[in-house]
Amino acid sequence: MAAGLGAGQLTAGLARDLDPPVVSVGNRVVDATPAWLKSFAIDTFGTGDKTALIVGTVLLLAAASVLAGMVALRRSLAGGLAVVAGFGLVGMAAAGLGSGGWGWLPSAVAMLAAGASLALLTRLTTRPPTAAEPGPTVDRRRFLTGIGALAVSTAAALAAGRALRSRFAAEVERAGIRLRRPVEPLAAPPADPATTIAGLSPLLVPNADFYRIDTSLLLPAVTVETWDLTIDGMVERPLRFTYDQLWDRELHEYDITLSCVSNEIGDDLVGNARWVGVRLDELLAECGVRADADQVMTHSVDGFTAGFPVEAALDGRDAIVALTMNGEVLPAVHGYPARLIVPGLYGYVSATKWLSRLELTRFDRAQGYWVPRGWAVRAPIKTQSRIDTPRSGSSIPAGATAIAGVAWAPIRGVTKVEVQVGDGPWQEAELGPSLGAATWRQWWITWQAEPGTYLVRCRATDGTGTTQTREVTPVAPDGATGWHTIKVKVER
Ligand SMILES: Nc1nc2c(c(=O)[nH]1)N[C@H]1C(S)=C(S)[C@@H](COP(=O)(O)O)O[C@H]1N2
Ligand SMILES: [Mo]
Repeated sequence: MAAGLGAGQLTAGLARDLDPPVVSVGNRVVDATPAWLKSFAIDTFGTGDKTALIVGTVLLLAAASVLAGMVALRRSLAGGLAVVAGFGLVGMAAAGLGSGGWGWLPSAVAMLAAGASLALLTRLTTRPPTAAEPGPTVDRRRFLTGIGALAVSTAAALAAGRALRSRFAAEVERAGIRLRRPVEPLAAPPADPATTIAGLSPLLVPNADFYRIDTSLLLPAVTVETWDLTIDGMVERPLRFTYDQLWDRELHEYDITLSCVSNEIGDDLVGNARWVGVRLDELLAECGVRADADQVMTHSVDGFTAGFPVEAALDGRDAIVALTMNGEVLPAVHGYPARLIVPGLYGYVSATKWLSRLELTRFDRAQGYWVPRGWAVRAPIKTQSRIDTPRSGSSIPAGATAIAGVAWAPIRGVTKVEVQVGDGPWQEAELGPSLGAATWRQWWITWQAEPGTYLVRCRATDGTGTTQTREVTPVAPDGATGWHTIKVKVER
């Protein structure tokens, strides 16, 4: 029965509107309890009345387990399974079997797991009767091993189910958070050229399409009741901020392009978003950074860490502890309740999600998660440009066609993008609207395509006047270089 409860709890972790079997039954019992009995329960157990109900249900199941086991051993396995099935059906009925929906699923899975466990234990552990020992006898050693294995898997299933369900609590809480206005809200974004050039990346990437990089397998489900942000280490005054305290501070809104160091030339581990948050330099000023600190080590609740130079926090760029993304409370997958965004630095050294602590330290004392794994200590984002359309390897009809894409060089800004078709001259592309030096810029040219097969490449020049190098280097240890080159076939 315990194995069944574990399997049921795990199943209930699949979706928000599924309840673990005991909860389904408990809810029904509460609904059906006459008022006098309810007040008796509340008088007797106080606020522990729910716990009492659950404990009662579990005790009842334990007794049923003993019954099912005895029937299976003394009479027949089928009899024992019938007891299990009876309880399973009660659970399924309590969860609204027949009323549409999937509520009955956890109880059904629980019933199957409990039945299978009973069958397994009886088969594994009973010895056929002998002359010396008439009647079935139990092999205690195998029985205990079997029970032990089941107990371990049950505990694992319960823990995993609970972890899965805790994310629903975070979702519910996140949905109830009220946004507050930044001190100087940005103007609405300009008309997006991507609406007229098919295949071009949007100026701001919607949250649902934004790339994701996580080291943890299970999404950290943080609820703000238990969350806070600590700033400590080499500071005069260590401070702690609750989620509400961050919201109550001056909020700033910035457009910032985030990129992964693992972005191969032409790849899409990069995106631009509008963020609202608290300026990192203001938080650090309050704590008083000691002169000998040279690294901000950021810690996540999931154990991830990322470190970057103190200068990057204090040199005037718009580094923030972000609370929103594109006008929405930070999505769980992008770091709810808070993450760091430092313009111009790759994500792995700066963009810590589910942020819990900023530790002022030194580069000779601490290393972020990826550094001992072969990635560079300091990692400013390299200038890259990408052709979005046409797609490499595609065939297009002859005639006027757009070659278009995006280029980024945070925080130097993109000043020029050039395109070369075949061995032709480099042509300067038209640039889309600028949201500032920290963001990507769209670009395009119109190409009068004649039949044939072509290599098309692009290169960007940043605000310092430096043009992307043609030299191809891999993403490790500090970001790829080279010109994005695609092959297109123009049909007759
Ligand atoms: N806690 C945590 N934060 C993290 C990571 C991570 O694995 N765990 N990945 C980093 C990396 S490598 C990148 S590129 C960015 C990606 O942010 P996104 O998933 O919101 O796009 O987050 C950074 N922050
Ligand atoms: Mo990354």
